[in-house]
Amino acid sequence: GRDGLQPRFPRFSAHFRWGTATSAYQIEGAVTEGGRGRSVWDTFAATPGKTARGETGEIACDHYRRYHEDIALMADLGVSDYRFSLAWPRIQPVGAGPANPAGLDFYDRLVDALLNAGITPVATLYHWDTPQAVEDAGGWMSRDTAHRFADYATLAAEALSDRIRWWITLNEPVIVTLLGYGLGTHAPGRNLMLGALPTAHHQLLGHGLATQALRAAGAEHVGIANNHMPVWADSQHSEDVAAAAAFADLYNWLFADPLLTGAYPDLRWLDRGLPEQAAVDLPTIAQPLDFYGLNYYSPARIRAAAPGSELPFELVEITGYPRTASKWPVVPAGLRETLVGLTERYRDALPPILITENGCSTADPATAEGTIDDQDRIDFLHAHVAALCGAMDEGVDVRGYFIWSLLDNFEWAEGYGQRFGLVHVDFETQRRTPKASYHWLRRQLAGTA
Ligand code: PNW
Repeated sequence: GRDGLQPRFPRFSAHFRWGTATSAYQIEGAVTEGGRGRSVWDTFAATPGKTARGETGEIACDHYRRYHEDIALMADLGVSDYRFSLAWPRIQPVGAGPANPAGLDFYDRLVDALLNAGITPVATLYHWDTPQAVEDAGGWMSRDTAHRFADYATLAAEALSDRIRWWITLNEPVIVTLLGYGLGTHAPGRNLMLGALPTAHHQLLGHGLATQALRAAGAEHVGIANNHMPVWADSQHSEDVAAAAAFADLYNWLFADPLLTGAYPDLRWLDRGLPEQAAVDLPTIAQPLDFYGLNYYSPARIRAAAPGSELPFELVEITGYPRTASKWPVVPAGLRETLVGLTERYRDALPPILITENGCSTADPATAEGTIDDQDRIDFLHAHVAALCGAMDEGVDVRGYFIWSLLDNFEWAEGYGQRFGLVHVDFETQRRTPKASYHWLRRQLAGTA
């Protein structure tokens, strides 16, 4: 085969953390088991026209029942860590009150099985599955949700921090604000446009309060997972450069500056902005973090919008790069640019970085031998690991790399149409088949490539 020609990883410290990443709604299924409450994603996916082919996470990868098999796959792969999320509506079915013992029990068993397999659990508290009852009370548009979230963090950490040492508060608050509340293409499907900005502040406040709650309940390493895009101006004309800066303020710095500098970027172009009392919350938001989680997929190219548009910028298609199955351009240099950019922007205020997500979707052709040839994923992962090495050579402090995702899973509005897994899932039979990338990664991690 092509094995002799496959790309190889450079050498890494033995302490570097290698992991795979997933999230609860995307893999667990079993949405009514163990007293789980409804989440905004149950509601959104059940609404006609919101997800491709009307697909939902009702069954997903049935990980709730098959977690032993999935942990065995990770143990065999040789990763040191596993990033997963806790479903808030399993632990607090209506987002308030005491913990639901049956919900906690699932994560108890999952964590024990991970530790038995020698895999370090890295738990995300919130990967977008807000309890529907919390949404009905205003969701992230309401300041009270930040306090609800911190109460949930306390319950989760009191039950699990004896075995979970690594905690992530929020996954990609930017996507919740922009797609969930701004454009409505994700749950809860609201179309508030720039009126969604309070959800940025309330999530960040929730992050700060949850960080305090986690530490009080014994959590050892606390961080957040932010999505970042390097932003490229479409030309050097001052209007395009200014538009790119405005987009970067909204997409990147709105969600990172308050955490790392204790101040919001100056969003002068916004007419409807953050809540009045935002400034008083900044010290809470700027809790020291033990690590900064970076989710990286691709850059954005930006030009000035036509006069009179609501937003000062427009996205321009990036050409001249290969594309993933989901049409995202493959730009490994963008990972290095992001890592170096964060390090230069925040300097001593930036804690060590964990790359908490990176990966791609592929078309996964099955070969005649019955193997799944995802050469594009091998090339993608190799190039991004090389880019992260380049950033480390420039002095960026990266401590780990988590691949999105272990399994093909429910890719939100795309349903099951986009496959991000190292392991193929047949959603009719729930059969797991490691792809070529899995076998390749296993050899890299074993150092026997
Ligand atoms: C991330 N965008 O989501 C999430 O953290 C994962 O749950 C998801 O499966 C993965 O990336 C792959 O998409 C994103 O439209 C969803 O820019 C959408 C966007 C970015 C990230």
